[in-house]
Amino acid sequence: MPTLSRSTLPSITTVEGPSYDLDKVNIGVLHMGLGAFHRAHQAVFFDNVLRNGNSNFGVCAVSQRSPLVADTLAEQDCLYTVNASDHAVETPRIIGSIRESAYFPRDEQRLIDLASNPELGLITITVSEKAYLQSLPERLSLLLHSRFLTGGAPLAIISCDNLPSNGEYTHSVIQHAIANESSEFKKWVEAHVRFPNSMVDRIVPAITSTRIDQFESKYGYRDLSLITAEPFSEWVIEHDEVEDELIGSGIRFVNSVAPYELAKIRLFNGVHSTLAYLGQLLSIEYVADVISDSRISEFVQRMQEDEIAQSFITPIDLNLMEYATQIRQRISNPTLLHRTKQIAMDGSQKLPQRLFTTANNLYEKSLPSSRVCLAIAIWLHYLGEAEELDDPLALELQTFSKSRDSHAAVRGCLTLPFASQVNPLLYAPISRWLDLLRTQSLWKVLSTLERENE
Ligand code: CS2
Repeated sequence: MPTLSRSTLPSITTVEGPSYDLDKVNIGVLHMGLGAFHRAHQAVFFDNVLRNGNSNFGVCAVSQRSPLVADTLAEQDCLYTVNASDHAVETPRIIGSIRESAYFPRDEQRLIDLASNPELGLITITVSEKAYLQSLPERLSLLLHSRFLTGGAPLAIISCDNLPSNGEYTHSVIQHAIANESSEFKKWVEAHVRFPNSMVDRIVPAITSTRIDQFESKYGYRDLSLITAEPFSEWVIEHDEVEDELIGSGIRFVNSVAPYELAKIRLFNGVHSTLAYLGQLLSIEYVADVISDSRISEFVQRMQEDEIAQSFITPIDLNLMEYATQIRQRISNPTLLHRTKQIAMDGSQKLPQRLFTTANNLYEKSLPSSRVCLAIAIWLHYLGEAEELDDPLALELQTFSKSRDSHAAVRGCLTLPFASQVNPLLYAPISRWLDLLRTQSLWKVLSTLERENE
C-alpha cells in the first residue's frame, strides 16, 4: 500500500487531510522535542490555525534524542496521521502543520537561521521534565543569541511540559545559562522574550509497529509516523501578544495558568503515576487495565475526591469532582494501550509536583493524606522491586529503596535532591505503608486503608 507523502496524499480518500495549500505555509514556530506528544497536541492546534486561513503557523520540529524520528517524518514530507480513538470510535486526521523536521545538533545551522528570522514568532518545547536541567538551556541560549545578533525581533517561548509554572521555570533556566553573557544580550532577553506559562493535556501513548500495520490495513496507506491519541485535548496559555493570531485554534488564553496546571498535574498526573506503579507491581501492561479493577478505581477516586481535591482551592470555575470523574474515564480508555512502563519512567522528576506537594499541603491543612502517602509508598516499593529503573536518579533510588528497614528506605530516597521535598513529618506514615506493602498483598493493604478511613 502507498506510504503517506505529498505525492500520495491526493489518492488517500479514507482520511481527511490538510485543507490548505502546503506550499503557502510559512514557518512561524520552532518546536524543541519532536515526540509523539508534540505531534498529537501543539501541531494539531497549529493545523487548526492553518485550516482557518492563517498560513504563518507552520512548524519546524526538532528532535534532540535521535535523528530517526526527524528523518522518518521527513521521508513522508512531514505529513502524518493522528488517530483519535475511544472504544470503537476512531477519528483519524492527516496533519500538515509540521513543514520541516530537524535534528539537533546535526542541523544546528538551519535552526540558527530560523531563530534569526523575524517571521519566527514562537518557540515551543516538549522535552520532558529532566531536560530542563540538561541540554535544553544551552541550546535555547544559542538560538536566542543568534536572534539577538540579527535584529532581535521579539518572540515567545512556550514550555509544554507538565511542570509547575513551566514558563517561569524556562525563563529561570535560561537566565542561569546566560549568566556570563554580555549585559546587552541579557537585557534583550528580559525585554523581548516572553515566557507565558501553559498547561497541556492529551493522552498520547508511544506507537507500536502493530498499530501501524493495523492502521494500514484499515485505511489503505502506510504511515510510519502515525500517532494514536485520545479524542480529548486541551491547551491553556497565559495571555500573550500572539493570541490574536491564534483565535479559532482551540487554545484557551487566560490570566493565570496556575489553577489549571495545579488541578491537572495533581488530579490527572498524580493518579496516572500511581496507577503506573501499581500496574508495574501487579505486572499489568496497560494503565486502562489497572484502573478497571474496582478496588483500584475506588482507591484512586477516594484519593482524588477526599484528598487531592482538598489540597488546594481553585479560583476558577472548575468542578473538581466532575473533572476528576472525567479524568478517570479518560484513563480507562481501553483503545489507547498506554503502557504503565512508559508512565512509570522518571518518577523522581515527576512525583514532586504530582504527589509530594499534595501530601505536604494536606498535612499543612491538617487534612487526611493517607491515600497520597500510600501512593508515595507504592512508588518506593516499586523502586525496590523493579529490575531496572529508567530515571536520572536510578542508582541512588535503587540503592536506598532496597534497604530492609522501611524507615531507612523512605529517608534515603526522599532526601535525594528533588524539585520539592516531602515534609519529613510524613516519613512515618509513608514508612508504615511501605512496611505493609512489603509484607502483605496490595489488596490487604487497600482494605486496611479503607477500614482506617471509615
Ligand atoms: C503521563 C503524561 O507519561 C506520563 O507521565 O502521566 O504524559 C500524561 O499522559 C499527560 O500529561 C496527559 O496530558
